[in-house]
Amino acid sequence: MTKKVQQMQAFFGLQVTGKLDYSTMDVIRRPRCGVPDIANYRLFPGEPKWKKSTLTYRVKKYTSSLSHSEVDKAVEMGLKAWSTAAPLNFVKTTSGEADIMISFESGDHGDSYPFDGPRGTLAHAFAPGEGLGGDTHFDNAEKWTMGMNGFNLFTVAAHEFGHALGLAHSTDPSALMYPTYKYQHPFGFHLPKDDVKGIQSLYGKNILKVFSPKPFLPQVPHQPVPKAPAPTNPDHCDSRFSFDAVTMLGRELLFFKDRLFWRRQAQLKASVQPLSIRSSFPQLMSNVDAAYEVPEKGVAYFFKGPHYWTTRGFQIQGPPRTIADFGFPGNILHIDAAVHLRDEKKTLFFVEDEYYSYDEVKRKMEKDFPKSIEDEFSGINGRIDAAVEVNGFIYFFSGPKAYKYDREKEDVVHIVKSSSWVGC
Ligand code: TQI
Ligand code: CA
Ligand code: ZN
Ligand code: ZN
Repeated sequence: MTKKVQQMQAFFGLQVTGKLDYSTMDVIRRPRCGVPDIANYRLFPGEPKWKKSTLTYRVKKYTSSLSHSEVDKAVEMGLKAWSTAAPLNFVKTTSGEADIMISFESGDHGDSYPFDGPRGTLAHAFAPGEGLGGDTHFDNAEKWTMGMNGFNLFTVAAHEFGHALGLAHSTDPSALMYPTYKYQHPFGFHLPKDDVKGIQSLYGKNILKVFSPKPFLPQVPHQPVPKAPAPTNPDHCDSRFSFDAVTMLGRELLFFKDRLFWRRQAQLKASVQPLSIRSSFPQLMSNVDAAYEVPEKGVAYFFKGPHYWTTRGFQIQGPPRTIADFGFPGNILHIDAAVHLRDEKKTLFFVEDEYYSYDEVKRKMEKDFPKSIEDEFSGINGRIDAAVEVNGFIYFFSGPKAYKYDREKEDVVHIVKSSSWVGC
């Protein structure tokens, strides 16, 4: 008995007394895994891991204890805990097979690990791999909550995703992968050090590379832009910062957000000062939906609601016109993003989860559109805020992330924080 208690204390990182003291009893009382703890506690035997950095996930079966949006939120935050620490990216899907299939199950559910009703086993996840690999099941018999009563779904999900990414249990009592339940507050959650080490041992560190394209041609003089004192800035270095629209204009990249815009030389990494949109494009005022330039025509287009403006450089040409000019169906009252593809002489317009292709030569919307963004641009999912083509790559901005899309490889090749484009 004493020996067993000592072994257990050693495994749980407790003081080895061999006695059933308070802290040992505390660990015993907490819900924990029923599977024997294995010697290789950090990684699974054979060190299975995902061979790609963008993983899809899908919540296939929800629980009646929580609303769909609560489950989605807990899952999203549970995954984010890991993608903040390692170069992993999680993309939500709502149909078909995803890498990480998530479901709430009761009792026997077809994987030979039946659930056991309230308490006992709370959930399980399969180590990375094909088929069941990565799949994460929650026992529907538990009282799942968003708060501190019952079992907090974020806490358990974050732990399970650790398994789904290839981490086994840790002996560090402060680790998320320690095998006892401890409520974790989802907001402001930071992955404990030991878990960061674990995930980085598999996938490496999350180095936010700053965009550095090939140098552009020397700058040609352009019309001076009147500088205005920047009004209260949205915190553009906040990790959640996103853009409304991005376009090339001449040799510069322009980034729009609310009432502000940033202009930078594509090769310049230094932080750039925001300017007010009103001072440079009085007609646009603020909240631009989308923008693109057709360099061959020497014009750019700015979209806001059902209207668009044409500019030459920073000079707006005439009154706004309606986006129906482009051949959008009448029910489209605004667009999310636009990107001009230089070689094809085509412009893609993104509206919710679909996109349209506009032929700039024929000045006509192409047949067979809209198409699904997700289907055509693998790795890009959800709404797109802004898009721009630079050096043949399409950069998609979606919330706080900017995806570098390689059209030859038909895949995302790099992901950075959106804000890194304006010097953060
Ligand atoms: N489920 C176990 C777990 O995820 C399943 C399991 C047991 C396991 N041994 C394993 C998974 C070895 C991988 C490797 O740990 S559980 C907790 C915690 C459980 C337990 O239901 O016991 C959490 C699920 F840590 F609190 F004990 C989630 Cl957070
Ligand atoms: Ca259970
Ligand atoms: Zn299962
Ligand atoms: Zn576990």
